[in-house]
Amino acid sequence: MVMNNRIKVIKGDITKCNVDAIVNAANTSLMGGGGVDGAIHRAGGPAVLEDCRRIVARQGGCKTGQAVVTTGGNLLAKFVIHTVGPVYNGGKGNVVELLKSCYLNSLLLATESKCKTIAFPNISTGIYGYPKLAAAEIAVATVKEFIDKNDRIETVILVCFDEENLSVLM
Ligand code: AR6
Repeated sequence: MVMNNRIKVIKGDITKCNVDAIVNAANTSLMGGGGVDGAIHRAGGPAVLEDCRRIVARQGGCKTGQAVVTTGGNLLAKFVIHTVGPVYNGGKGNVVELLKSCYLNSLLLATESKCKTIAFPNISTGIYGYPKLAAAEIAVATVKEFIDKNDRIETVILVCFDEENLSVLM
């Protein structure tokens, strides 16, 4: 895939990333779950869940395509940006726009929190079943468009946990 020199693709575990913010592929409850969400809550510890509970008390969770920010707790990252990807469900509904919104709203929150470096997992491509190539194209196009107009974000890392995501992004 055609990259930009401020976008890096790596294979690994996002909880180990030394960046200002890591993005979590959460669900609307913000109460944790499996996949990358479970890994982030385990590594971040109770402070992450406490912040999530405060957000839930204030605004009742997080809608699909939206994003919220919490502390990074015990992570190297200062912040976790929790976003809720669409369930693919055969591509019905506005899944493209919703996945795009996840990347965009996360990048907006990162700039508001003065982050220079941010790492994303491959949102929706696990339990939520989004086809990996289609999701990767949306991720790269949205990140590129954003950073071309915004020089406060220095580096965006796309973290691939599985071989298939790595191969479509390479
Ligand atoms: N680091 C980076 N990427 C990871 C890691 C990790 N430690 N672990 C898994 N992935 P998923 P979704 C990749 O299922 O599809 C949760 O239960 C994985 O290989 O975590 O958006 C939430 O609570 C895949 O490519 O998220 C929601 O209910 C990608 O992360 C639901 O799953 C996303 O897979 C969200 O589903």
